[in-house]
Amino acid sequence: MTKPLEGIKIIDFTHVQAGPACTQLLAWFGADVIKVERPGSGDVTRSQLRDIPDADALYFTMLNSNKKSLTLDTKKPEGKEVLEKLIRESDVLVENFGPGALDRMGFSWERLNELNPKMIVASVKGFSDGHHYDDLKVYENVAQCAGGAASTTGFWDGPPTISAAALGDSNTGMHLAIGILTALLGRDKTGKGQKVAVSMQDSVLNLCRVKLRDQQRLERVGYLEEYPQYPHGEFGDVVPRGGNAGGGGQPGWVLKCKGWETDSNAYIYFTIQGHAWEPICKALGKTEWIDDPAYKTAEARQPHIFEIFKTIEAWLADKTKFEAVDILRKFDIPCAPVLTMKELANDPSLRASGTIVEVPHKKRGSYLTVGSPIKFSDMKPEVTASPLLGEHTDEVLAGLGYSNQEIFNLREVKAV
Ligand code: CAO
Repeated sequence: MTKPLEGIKIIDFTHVQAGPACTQLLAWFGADVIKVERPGSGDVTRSQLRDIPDADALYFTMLNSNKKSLTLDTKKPEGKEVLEKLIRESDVLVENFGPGALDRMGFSWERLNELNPKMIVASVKGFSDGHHYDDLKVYENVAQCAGGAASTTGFWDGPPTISAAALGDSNTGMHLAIGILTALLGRDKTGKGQKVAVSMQDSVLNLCRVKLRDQQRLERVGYLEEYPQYPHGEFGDVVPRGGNAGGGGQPGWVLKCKGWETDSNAYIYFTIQGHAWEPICKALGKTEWIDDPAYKTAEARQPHIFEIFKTIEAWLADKTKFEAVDILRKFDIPCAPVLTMKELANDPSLRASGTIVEVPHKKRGSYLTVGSPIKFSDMKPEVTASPLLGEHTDEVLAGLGYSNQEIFNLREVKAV
């Protein structure tokens, strides 16, 4: 089956997580992604958090599937020459170096555009160009703090908190992928490449949109009725941390199930959606609440929402998280068990859909990874192993017209 991005050649000058997550996605959809790595060491994640001596770490394998690896020292003249050849025949160059690194290497946007005016140059940086912090190097948690996620995550009596979800890294990579695909469509119309830039701060803030909503509501009315601080607690002048409260219009909380004393994940998330109140009462056997004025409306419930959650926890006390959800789903109540990584890894539905996949690897044996979360009716993205360092160097160089002798010479000067 022809994949939609087949024929699109991408120079993957990315490392760590934000950039590689983007190019991996494009590779799944058929792009020819050539990862350019420093000879000898490669992407730092190859050796970070290793679980098998001398084999590429999962950090690398899980973000670089379906790619080729070309080792190239792009600071050496011979390496620059190879890169220039590659640039001339590629559609996209993606990079997430520290600020200014590409310019220092001699490949500014102007130079790249001169070498190949049709090429799209896509970058991830911590902060957007011209921002007063645009000289900063940035990692995941830094971005979560700078983008508003940390100040609004956690409990009101604890410090700002980082999410385990890669809001700064993979999320930014996904934004960049959308930008690249848009620029490719634009190129079809104009024949021209362009620069696509995404900052980690902006991408985090984009996901914190509802918190900016809340800031404006707070400034107008002085309170946020769906937060646990309402109506008994105090509101200041900034959006507070709301613990496990729902971000939308309906209150929700993480509730204990049978076994919570010994299992730190024996919980469900329970949502009290307005129109589901009657089914909730029926599911809990509290039919007297249905028409009780103290419970009937969302407004009436809010002052004693935690007392309601306690009652639900009493109902949950003899049910596992899975048993509870099996009952509640029959009443159309939005809820889910709190699932662990172990449970997700072994989930038959996720295996069947290709969201969790087992990939054979030359050196590691098989490893689990997250496959494409995007599903298509005409294509099932297949996940293949990440490349070994320099695995495709000869193949890529031969494709660029280098003879065996020339490849040998490049090796001699350690340019590849
Ligand atoms: N050949 C020769 N040199 C190479 C090379 C190659 N193939 N690949 C990279 N380099 C060089 C770069 O040119 C750069 O050199 P100079 O600093 O001397 O100009 C050098 O390697 C280091 O690049 P860097 O600044 O990107 O790397 P770092 O480890 O110091 O910083 C990071 C890492 C992630 C903080 C930084 O790259 C960054 O801020 N990136 C933008 C934001 C981002 O994507 N962060 C998320 C990473 S995922 O958590």
